[in-house]
Amino acid sequence: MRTDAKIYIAGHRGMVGSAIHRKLQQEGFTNFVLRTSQALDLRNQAAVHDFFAQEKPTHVFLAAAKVGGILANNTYRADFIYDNIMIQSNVLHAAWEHKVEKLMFLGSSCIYPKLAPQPLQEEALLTGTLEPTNEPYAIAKIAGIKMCDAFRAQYGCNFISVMPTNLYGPNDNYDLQKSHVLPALMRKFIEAKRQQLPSVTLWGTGTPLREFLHVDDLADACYFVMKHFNEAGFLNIGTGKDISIHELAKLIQKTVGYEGTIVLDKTKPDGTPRKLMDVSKLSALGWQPKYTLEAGIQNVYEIIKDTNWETK
Ligand code: GFB
Repeated sequence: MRTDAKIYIAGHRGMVGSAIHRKLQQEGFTNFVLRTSQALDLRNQAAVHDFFAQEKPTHVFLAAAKVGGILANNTYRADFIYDNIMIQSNVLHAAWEHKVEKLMFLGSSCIYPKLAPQPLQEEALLTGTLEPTNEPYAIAKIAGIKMCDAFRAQYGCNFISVMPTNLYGPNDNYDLQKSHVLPALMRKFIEAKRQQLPSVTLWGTGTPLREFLHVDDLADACYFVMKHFNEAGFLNIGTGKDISIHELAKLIQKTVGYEGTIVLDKTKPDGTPRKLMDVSKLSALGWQPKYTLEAGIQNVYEIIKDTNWETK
């Protein structure tokens, strides 16, 4: 990718797209073509084709998606499958038709079977049944990987895919009903400390294990992979380390300096018991994350500690 490449970042205002935008700017890229979702509804096929015909980007990062935590995935099941399949189908098809040189599709670790052997190797895709709470989202993301591969096989398109683990960082979603666990717990502990509440409630049993990657590390990995990977299939992106939800809560509690107790709401789902990425393929290419989980949580805490979510 030359620094004058015309780059379309789909989803540039989201947590992932904005991190990729920051990273590319740091690397000297200046020729971006960007559209908000208000300006361009990626579910609209004609609008997407008109956009590609007009702008003719040479490189695309497909980071636009309908995303959310376990409850949002489970509640808005139709939206998660429909929006994601429409967005990725339209963008991939238009990228082929308008001769994009290279495209990166971003998925998620939820593509793996619920009970796949851990750590999750890329080869485990489609070897078993999915976790029910996010099956619609996972099916959409699996379709995205397979579309990239099909366009590569039939038309020679250089479309690549990466599957990040659970992410967090600047521009995350703090809506308690829709967010992922890490931003939800950051907000819950910050507000509990501020309001001197006696306890903070975790959903589920606290025993599920999750891996967390700072989104600036993800963006660094995406840039690295865009330069070095040109194959079918996909690469996992993660840290290779996981932690229980209860231990995560204690880490956030310590960072925030909250002195109350932690209680469990076991009526809420746990989701998949463990989701640890095998990152040996990416490591072998020469990429490593920079943030420890402690440093990443501290970084986010500094950014959000004075936020008043009630007034947002
Ligand atoms: O991050 P999360 O919503 O999604 O939840 P998944 C992870 C774990 O944290 C679950 C627990 O066991 C939750 O029950 N948890 C505890 C909480 N307290 C909370 C809380 O206050 N809020 C939330 N959200 N969780 C998502 C998928 O799965 O991961 C998506 O649904 C996607 O499709 C994403 O793959 C990365 O890790 O379970």
